[in-house]
Amino acid sequence: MKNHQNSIRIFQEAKELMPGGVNSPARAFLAVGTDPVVIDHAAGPYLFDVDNNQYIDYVLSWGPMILGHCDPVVTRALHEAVNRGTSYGAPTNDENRLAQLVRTLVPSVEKIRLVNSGTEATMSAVRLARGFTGRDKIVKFVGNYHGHSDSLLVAAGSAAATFSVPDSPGVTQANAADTICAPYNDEAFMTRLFAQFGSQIAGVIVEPVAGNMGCVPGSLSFLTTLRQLTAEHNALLIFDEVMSGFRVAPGGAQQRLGIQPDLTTFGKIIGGGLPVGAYGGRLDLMNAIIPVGKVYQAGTLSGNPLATAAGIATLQQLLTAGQPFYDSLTEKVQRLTTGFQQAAQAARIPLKVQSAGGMFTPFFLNETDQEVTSWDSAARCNTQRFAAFFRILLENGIYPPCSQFECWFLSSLHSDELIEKTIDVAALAFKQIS
Ligand code: KE4
Repeated sequence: MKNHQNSIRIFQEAKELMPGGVNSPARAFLAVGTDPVVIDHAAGPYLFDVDNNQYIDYVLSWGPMILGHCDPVVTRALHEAVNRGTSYGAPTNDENRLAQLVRTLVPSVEKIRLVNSGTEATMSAVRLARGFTGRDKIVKFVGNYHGHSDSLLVAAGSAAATFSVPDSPGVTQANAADTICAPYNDEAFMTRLFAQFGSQIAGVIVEPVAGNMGCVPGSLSFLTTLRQLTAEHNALLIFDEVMSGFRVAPGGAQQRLGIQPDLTTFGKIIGGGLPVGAYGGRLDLMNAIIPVGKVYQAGTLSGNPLATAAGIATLQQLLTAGQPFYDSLTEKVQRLTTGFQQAAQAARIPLKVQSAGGMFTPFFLNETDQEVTSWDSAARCNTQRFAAFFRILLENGIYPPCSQFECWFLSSLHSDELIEKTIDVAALAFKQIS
């Protein structure tokens, strides 16, 4: 057993200071039956906790660290930036450079606004859709997560479209009523929905590769149908690529799919580990944003010099490395997938690993499902078995996401040797939980 005495002490103190001892519930380890380890530092593909235990990191700050921790180019850019000041609240050339990098990588983005988180990005995109169209209704999908703004923090009462009930105290019934929740990957449903409500729908926001119920790629027919229906009914299609952006391809999921949304939201990788979100898209839409247009949105630290420096240093390397970088990540994910599937089969454990580029999820299926295509099938997974698997991996130096309904992420620094070690530990865990 690993020594966790400092983690235990520090986390106990954290629970006196912050709700649940965390600044985001996703890292509270609530679903895995053990307390979080407290991290002291990171390097490359590794995390080190305060008891100096080393872990191969498959969370990577929930996606941003695609180049690994302490990338030398990013670190150098930050050191240089911090010596010029940390924030001015005024235009800088680096904001232009980051915006130009996004436009180069994601051609559907003709103009962009930088913000400080994915939540701000999606919240602003939804306000823009409503402000531009003059309509109130927004469609989201059960199992998709777009951050914690009121309009998007709602859950369907069932898999049928519903004028949702709030998913959190504090979200008003009135607010939730303008959000329609629909089943993911169900194009027939969307056709019926638009036939009934099309003239009221301002926009549809979707994770083109869902990552917040575990990795569930949107089917081409589903996403193509969304594009057709929104165009036909003058509603906006918003691709939430906070997670998939710069993760599944240089140009994100929209590049792999060949589908052009009206707006795209970004986060995570665009900031290289610092707080950056962004929303962007069609020129006529973005020119509706204040001070050109009337849709209000603002932010003290938006585009700040440190965050833009880290974002530029990250995106520039991804642009230079191009598609071969993502092919390499994909090849490593495929090796992990094959290794996990073979080891689970040997232990007679129903498992399906689903992936897109450098993100993936091993789903602990129930006895009847063959794959996970929507929240309904994700929710049937054996979360207790996942929790037992998680605890064994953590004790053996692997740091997975602490929920069945999250994605694992790879960096370019996850070597073949680390992939093999991860497969070996997973095989041990499958045997122990079978
Ligand atoms: P942030 O506000 O956490 O930067 O982004 C919200 C968000 C928006 N859209 C998508 C597709 C997202 O995945 C996220 C945030 N992802 C979670 C992980 N599943 C962040 C982890 C956390 O909340 O601590």
